[in-house]
Amino acid sequence: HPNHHHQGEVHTEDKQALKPPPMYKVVLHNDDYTPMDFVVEVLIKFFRMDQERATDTMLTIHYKGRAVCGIYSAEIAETKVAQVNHYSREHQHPLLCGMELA
Ligand code: TYC
Repeated sequence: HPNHHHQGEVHTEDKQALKPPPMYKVVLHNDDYTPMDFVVEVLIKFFRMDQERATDTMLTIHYKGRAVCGIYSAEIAETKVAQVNHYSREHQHPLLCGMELA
């Protein structure tokens, strides 16, 4: 049986089953129009940052163009991206959130 151990060996099918899921970086991108305070609010609301870390992260995006805001499984990352982009559009800001393989 594929799930039986033989002298300490773990069969490849077992390793497959135990392999960790792929993880995704969720990224915020800079733009010229979104207010700094709104970005800080988004980082607190959707990425569970405190005020100081959110401010540092917002400034990193502002000066360097982007920052990784969190690393999540595919399902959680997709949900963050959709929620942040929906919230930004709802408030009529062009703020862009994306995801990429970690
Ligand atoms: N560059 C924006 C401004 O000067 C601020 C900003 C920061 C926008 C981070 C987007 O992800 C962003 N108002």
